[in-house]
Amino acid sequence: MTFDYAPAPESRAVVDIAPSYGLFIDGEFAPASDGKAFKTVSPSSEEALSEVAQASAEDVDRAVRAARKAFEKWSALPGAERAKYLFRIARIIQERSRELAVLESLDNGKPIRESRDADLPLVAAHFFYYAGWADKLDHAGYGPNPRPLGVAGQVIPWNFPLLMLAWKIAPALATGNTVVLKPAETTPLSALFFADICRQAGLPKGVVNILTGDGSTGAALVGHPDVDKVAFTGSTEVGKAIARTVAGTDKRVTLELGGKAANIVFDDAPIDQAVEGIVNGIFFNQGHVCCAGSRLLVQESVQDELLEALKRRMRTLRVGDPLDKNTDIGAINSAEQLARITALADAGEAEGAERWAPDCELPGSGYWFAPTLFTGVTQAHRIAREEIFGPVLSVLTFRTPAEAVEKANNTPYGLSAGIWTEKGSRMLWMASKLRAGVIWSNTFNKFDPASPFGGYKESGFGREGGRHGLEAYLNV
Ligand code: TXE
Repeated sequence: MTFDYAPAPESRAVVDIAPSYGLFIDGEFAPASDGKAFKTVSPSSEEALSEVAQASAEDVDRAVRAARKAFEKWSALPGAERAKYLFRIARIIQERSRELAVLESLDNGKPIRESRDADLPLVAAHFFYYAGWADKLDHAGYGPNPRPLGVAGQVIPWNFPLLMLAWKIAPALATGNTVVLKPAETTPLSALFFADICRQAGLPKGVVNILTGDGSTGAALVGHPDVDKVAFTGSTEVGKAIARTVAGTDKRVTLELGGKAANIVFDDAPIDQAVEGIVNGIFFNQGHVCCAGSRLLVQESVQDELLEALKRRMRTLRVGDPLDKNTDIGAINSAEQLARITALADAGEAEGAERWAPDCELPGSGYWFAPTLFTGVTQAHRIAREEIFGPVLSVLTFRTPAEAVEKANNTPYGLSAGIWTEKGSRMLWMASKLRAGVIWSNTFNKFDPASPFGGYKESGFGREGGRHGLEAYLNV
């Protein structure tokens, strides 16, 4: 289907991307020690946006030493002083939010409407929220004088580059730790712009260090003997490797890994509202969301009505240019991720599930995947068990609440779930039975810096956000 609408492109000119970037160590940008660099590509056009340094083990060591040196003074500052820097960073993020939103959409592929209206406001909100805690740590419920851990080594993924950075850096700095952060190799630019914001805010040198690089840089960082705390968001596979690395050391660790969330719709749910929640749950950010509602569990009696309404809604979704303000689904972040999604969707078909996608025209260059629905899915299918991390929804059915709980929990993951019902007692009963760190009721993908977020089972451990997020960075 082609749409008859006028594109409303956001101006690319609001962001000035340099042809190359160095590593941000001790307040200065510098090339990698061995001169290595790699290109970051826009997934919607396959155009190279810039060249960034590939940090070596020697660079990791230099950054950790800078963070260690900065820790002495930073941790000794009164909380109210640290708060001033965090408030300043939050305000600069707000002032530069248009530029950062365009940058994020270019480097990641997400629609500008999402980077502008979801990512950036939440990024600023996290800095404001944790700035507010910096001078109140004695009142956080940990007893008097909780102490920071030291140097935090933080490794983040590509799905919410700046938001994951905020989740990691804001609580670390508020509690008096210093940071070495490695962004994902496909989305390094917003972290480098954040480095510039740290300079603009006058943050003391070495408090935040940004190392671009691939998994080898991440491995060197989490394995560095002078890193006190490791915080990781990414794949379960790498999370397990990191857990093995830190086992037997005195490092503290939090892991936020994959998910296979169930969005559970009962026959009394308001159907239109549920459809919006399902669409938001799986197609927001191209489904590159650890808590995506990638399994729809629908009560058998409303299956036909719900699926018809869902298909009608899916036909209206616009896939295309991330900088177009009308776009609902942007580009898949990388050729590798597109290949993973394609392989799992093909497996769904090969294993006998029924595949449906609206008739939509995908752009010629770049990485794209149409919003896709699988019906007739059973627990045995790979698409019911494995994280697809793309715009692909697997539909299963149930008859009773007990069956819904059994199916929802039948996964190695346990990050989130959604319950759609008008019955409060049923909602509370379901919430008490579901093994998931976050449960939404009659909504999905709602985030707030004051809410703790994190998983059960193979979705990881530790909590980020809220008062609980402070604990990961404190000795109490
Ligand atoms: O993740 P990786 P990938 C899931 C999702 C996706 C799959 C693979 O299912 O399809 O993982 O994605 C760094 N030591 N999630 O390959 O490799 C890496 O450089 C230390 C869910 O991109 O885990 C990047 O910065 N660090 C997830 C970060 O880890 C290492 C978000 C994540 O990359 C490393 C992303 C190592 N040995 C993917 N190897 C979520 N929970 O939201 C790689 N890295």
